[in-house]
Amino acid sequence: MSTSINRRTMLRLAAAAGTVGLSSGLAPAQAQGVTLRLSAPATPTDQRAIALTEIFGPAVKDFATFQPHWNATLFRQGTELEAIARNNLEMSITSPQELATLIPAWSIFTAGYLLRDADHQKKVFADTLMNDLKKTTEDRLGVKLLSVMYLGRRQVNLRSEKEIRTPADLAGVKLRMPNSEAWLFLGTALGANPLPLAFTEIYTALQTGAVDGQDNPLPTVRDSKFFEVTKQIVLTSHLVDQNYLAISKRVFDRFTPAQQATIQKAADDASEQARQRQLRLEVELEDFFKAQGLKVYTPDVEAFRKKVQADYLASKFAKDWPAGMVERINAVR
Ligand code: KDO
Repeated sequence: MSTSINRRTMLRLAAAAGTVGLSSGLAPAQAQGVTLRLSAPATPTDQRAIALTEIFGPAVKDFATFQPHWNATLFRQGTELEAIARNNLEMSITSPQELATLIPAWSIFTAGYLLRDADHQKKVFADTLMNDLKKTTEDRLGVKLLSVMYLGRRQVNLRSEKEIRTPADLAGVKLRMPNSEAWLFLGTALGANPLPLAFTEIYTALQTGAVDGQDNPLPTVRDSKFFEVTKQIVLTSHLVDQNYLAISKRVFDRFTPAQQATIQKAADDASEQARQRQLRLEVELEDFFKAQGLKVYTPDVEAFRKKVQADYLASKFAKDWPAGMVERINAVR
């Protein structure tokens, strides 16, 4: 059922991207003075937002105006890709989970315990093994992925104090997940009862008890103040979470090669600054949360890894993964 919806949506978007292709014959010089509106649910104090504002915007300012809209104020979380495909938006920070709703092969990167760390994530994105997925995304959605943005290792963050050692301990726990099939599957694979909710609604849901917990990397738990309304962080590290800085291919193609190189470098530089800062925060924040009175501890990670990996390999998602891709990802050092 959902596959046919996805396919329909994809055809619609492919048609939109086709129109885009026709109009991309505009002369590069016409890109002068372009406004690059970016929509994302990230807060303005998130390290990715800071890096894009401090580095990306100034780097492209001679030929484009970078105009970010944080806190999902321009487009709702999860609707940005379609907005780009329909020529209603120029940029977003997207994710494999969102891409997988339109191009199922992307679900490979929604699998828990696949990527090892930030370095592995960066190398995989740069590897030729990504060429087909990147090209399919450009051709079908009209979306170019400029760089990978490290969000951090996702951890389970709960309102209760009950100790969690294994997936069985999460049985019945209402765990907020972002609203997509792949995200919800991750919640189930962890052993919890996943509830879909937009990022911007997490704090209130935790505060009121509408959910028992949420999962996000430590820098996000700090930045969005989830620690104020929760009692513990279980260091499951179940997903080395990645986002991508995305731009409309039609808009990108209107820039001159030199401008495109400037945009690419600006994206790489901003992503690198954000990655280094997220990594530093992940180390520092354990003590911060403990000082705030939260319990922070490592559960039986092997028990989580075993269940999550087995669930993904047996899932319907795995049927859409390109042959040999898991092995190629694992082989990247
Ligand atoms: C979230 O909704 O939990 C999530 O962390 C998912 C990510 O893919 C990304 O969309 C992120 O939110 C936003 O950028 C807000 O940090």
